[in-house]
Amino acid sequence: MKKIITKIKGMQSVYLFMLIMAAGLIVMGLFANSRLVQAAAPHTRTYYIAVDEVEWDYAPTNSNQITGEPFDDTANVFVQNGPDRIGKVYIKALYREYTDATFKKLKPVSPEWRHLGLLGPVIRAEVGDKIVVVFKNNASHPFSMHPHGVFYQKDSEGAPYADGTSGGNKSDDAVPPGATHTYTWSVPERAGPGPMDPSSILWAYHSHADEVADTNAGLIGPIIITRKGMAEADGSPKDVDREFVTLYSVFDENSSLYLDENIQTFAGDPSSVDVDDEDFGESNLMHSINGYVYGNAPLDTMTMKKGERVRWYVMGMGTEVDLHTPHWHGNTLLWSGMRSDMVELLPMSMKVLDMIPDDVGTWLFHCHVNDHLTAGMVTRFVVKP
Ligand SMILES: [Cu+2]
Repeated sequence: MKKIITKIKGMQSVYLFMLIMAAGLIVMGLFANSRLVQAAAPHTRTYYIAVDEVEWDYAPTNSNQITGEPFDDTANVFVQNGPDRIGKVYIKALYREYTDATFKKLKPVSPEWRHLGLLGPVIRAEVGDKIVVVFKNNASHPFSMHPHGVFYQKDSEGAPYADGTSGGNKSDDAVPPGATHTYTWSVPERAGPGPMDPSSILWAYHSHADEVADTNAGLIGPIIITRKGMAEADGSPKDVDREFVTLYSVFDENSSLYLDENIQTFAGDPSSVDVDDEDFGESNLMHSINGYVYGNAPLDTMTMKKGERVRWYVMGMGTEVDLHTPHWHGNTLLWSGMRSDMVELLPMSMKVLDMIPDDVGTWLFHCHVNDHLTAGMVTRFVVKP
């Protein structure tokens, strides 16, 4: 009898042990599952972006930051104001981010993105997410937002042409002054990094109501898409410490919607301006990187630390003169698995390069096309110890 009772007690403790183990496994399973669900949950990322008309200064320091000298005759072709010259400040239309749908308060640009200059705000997403852009046109011309790479339907393409659509599917094409439109873009696998890409890639968005005039007015910005599972909560790639976006473009202010307004506002004697004069035309070709010429990008916005994993997203924009060859001094990069210290850009090229800076110092970053370099397409970056 005693033996049987001991046996039953033994069996009870075995059952109890199994019960505790099972409960533990269930709790662990639930925990793991919730983490999985958390990682896989797609985000809707909402941005409030307006077009604002602003006075943009291509050279706010009023000097050549690369030579450390005042502007010389070559630079003055582009930057000097005069009776029949606009100079270095132009009215432009730029994309700017606001805090909410009231469009009352500009969202402050965080320190790591201050180098964007005249570019629109970074729109980020991870593959699987949805991007919503609440767009407001605060300007005096119709504008739009046309994205590259992401998935859009006809009410979110932002480009007017004979595509057989009507009604609401046209409301995105050219948003009138004062009006708003909500663009919805999804981010399927094919909008994200391909097999040979790094963990995040670059797309552009730009106005496409009157494409040439709009983009020369300044309406362009970056979209960064991160591979599924590789994004931090804010969408940035986990395996990168510092990101830079740079646009190499000769802004043709002659083709901007604001040419007449710029002549009237900035030329000393607007009536003396001959818009057909070749030299006047030349004076309005702004060979810029993110809207800065002759190293006028604030140097403290172009800094990184030695050993950081730095990702450069570079893009081109413009016309047949816009074949650019950005070149980094002092450090090398990987592009598409190949080592280089330069990269080729054509209009709307979007390329991603990774750098692990190992050479401390202040370094040139410039277009290697001779004519562009002398016309001001040059800036610097800093590698700190
Ligand atoms: Cu160039």
